[in-house]
Amino acid sequence: MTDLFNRIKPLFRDHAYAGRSLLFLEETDSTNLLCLRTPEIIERNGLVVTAARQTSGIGRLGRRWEQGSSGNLCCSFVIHPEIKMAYVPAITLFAGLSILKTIRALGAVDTSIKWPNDVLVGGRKVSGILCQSRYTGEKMVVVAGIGVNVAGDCGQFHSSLRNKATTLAEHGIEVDRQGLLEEIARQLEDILVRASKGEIRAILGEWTREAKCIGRAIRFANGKSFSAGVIEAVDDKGRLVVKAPSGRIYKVQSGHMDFDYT
Ligand code: BT5
Repeated sequence: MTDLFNRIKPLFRDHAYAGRSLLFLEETDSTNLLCLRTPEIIERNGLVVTAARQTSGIGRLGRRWEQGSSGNLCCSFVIHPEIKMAYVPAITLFAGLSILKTIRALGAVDTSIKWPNDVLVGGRKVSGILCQSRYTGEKMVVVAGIGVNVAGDCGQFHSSLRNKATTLAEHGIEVDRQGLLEEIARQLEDILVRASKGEIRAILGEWTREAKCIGRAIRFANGKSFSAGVIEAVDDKGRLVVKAPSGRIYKVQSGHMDFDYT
């Protein structure tokens, strides 16, 4: 364990929340799980953990995240946010916005975000986010896990993903993992600073414009059955406000539910 901590290097010392220091590992099961099971890591506000190889990457609802064979980015930001607890779920949306801004600055076109955690290029998933939080007794800590398909083509993924996933390289974007991670850290820091100053509505307004989800039909798990409706807004806790044909309004939270919209 001491050895692990000796490998932490400073990154952006002036950052308050994202990327103050960096821990690079050759291999781990999941950067998120490593952070969550290591109290000394959870304590380090601003640490970002990244691994060259992640052997059991996880997505939401017990799903798997495939790193692929081209050295794609897998990282987890340990964030001690200074926002009200109720707004913590919106950090998934903040992370999506920071990835979108990063890849757009690198030249990606036809970018969008699919609520709550997919970043798309040309309608295919190039990045996924998994935010998991822990209450340490004094404060809420968020581990924001980010996977980005950087290099190679989608032939490196399981055949079921080949027409759903894409990589930055497939869109002519050449970037190394470290450079990409640093730019995401800058964008995420900027958004978290704005959030701590009370700009949550403005950030979510920006997110909503990028996600282009208003007016779309959605079907979502509601207890044991499914309900349907039209997305009317995103509230300041990052939930979708959905109006059913009956006029009933639902607040849809991503947590443990299944949903689909096109
Ligand atoms: C996610 O879940 O998209 C969250 C992914 C988070 C991954 C990062 S990597 C660093 C950190 N450590 C971890 O262990 N995890 C985080 P979800 O919305 O549930 O999407 C999962 C689904 O995306 C899978 O069921 C596949 O259909 C698809 N998928 C898996 N790998 C993919 C990839 N590389 N590119 C595109 N789609 C993928």
